[in-house]
Amino acid sequence: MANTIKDDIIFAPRGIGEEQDGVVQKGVDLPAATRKKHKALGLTQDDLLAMFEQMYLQRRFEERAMQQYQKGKFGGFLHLYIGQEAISTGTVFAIDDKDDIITAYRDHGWGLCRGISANEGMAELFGKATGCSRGKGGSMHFANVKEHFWGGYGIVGGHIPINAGFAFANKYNQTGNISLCFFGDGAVDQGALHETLNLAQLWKLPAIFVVENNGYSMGTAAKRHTVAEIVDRAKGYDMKSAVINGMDVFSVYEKMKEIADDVRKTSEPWFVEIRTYRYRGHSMSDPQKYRSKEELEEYQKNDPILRLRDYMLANNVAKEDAIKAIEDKVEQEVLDAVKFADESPYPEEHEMYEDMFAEENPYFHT
Ligand SMILES: Cc1ncc(C[n+]2csc(CCOP(=O)(O)OP(=O)(O)O)c2C)c(N)n1
Ligand SMILES: [Mg+2]
Repeated sequence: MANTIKDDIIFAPRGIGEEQDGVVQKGVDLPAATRKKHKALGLTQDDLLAMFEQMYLQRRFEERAMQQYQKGKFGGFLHLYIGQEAISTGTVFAIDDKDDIITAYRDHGWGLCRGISANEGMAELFGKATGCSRGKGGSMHFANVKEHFWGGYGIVGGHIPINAGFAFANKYNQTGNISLCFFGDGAVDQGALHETLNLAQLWKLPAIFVVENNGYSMGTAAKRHTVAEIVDRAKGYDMKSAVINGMDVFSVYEKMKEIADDVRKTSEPWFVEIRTYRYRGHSMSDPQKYRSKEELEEYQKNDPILRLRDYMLANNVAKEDAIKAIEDKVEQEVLDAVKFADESPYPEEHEMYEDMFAEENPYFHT
């Protein structure tokens, strides 16, 4: 008997959230920010100024990088972190310097937070030998292993199991350090995540797995690519979990500190969803037809850098001229970095195959 096609077969994605007239209204819903003031969080005036400088550096570094890309100074992929700076900054201030961090390809902010200078970062983008990965990693592969930043990874979800490896090593060697892995909402339905969460919980690994939910996986809204609340993935593994407002650096700092302390004390893993928003396209070649200008503007009203700036002024942490001095200093640092990158040499031809294998480690050669 011939099949008859029924009218009610629907393949339109039915993910989380409400859709009106087939249009997803918002990328992510932000949870409430902490109401605590900086002193109650244990943060000093100097901490706040340093946090501001770090976030402002990440922002201006990328804005200049975008300009240089458009001028044709370098090519390839360029994924900007603009809008998400409170996550890297709040986290790095909340954890210890020796804790391991690994992230995906949206990695410039993480690198700057973990000791890569503006010079080394910009030179890396330009593919120059003075870059943090000697000009051979480019935008997606910033790394600073000496400061426990294990880099940016291009395969969605591919770096998540590596974080379990760090945590295993930290536990086995009793270093007292924990490891943190950051990835996008697009990675939460990759098999690698689920295999890793299971093992991490089974072996009680001192690891934190963090989704930077910026509402989109390339041009697909989270509400159209994933079912149920992302944070609830933790329930299937009986894992501790939290949702954090990623547009507020105090909220990230407060919660990530609590979580890091718990992991260090109990050696039990956490799964954390930090909600945020990326202001720019997925990468440089993204016409952004999947979202409205109004949506972007709504999140920009919550801008993490302006929020901290306003807080400092309103709470007499710093006066306008002190903040302006930081902004001017950062501006110069980034301009100098562009000049440094431009004037630096490309790697030599003989360097092409260097750093491909762990040459001192026999396991890679057998
Ligand atoms: C395994 C794999 N599949 C597909 C891609 C192509 N790809 C690159 S980025 C991306 C979107 C990921 O989005 P998300 O995880 O939300 O991170 P975001 O870009 O928002 O930071 C995709 C599908 C890839 N790099 N790796
Ligand atoms: Mg995303």
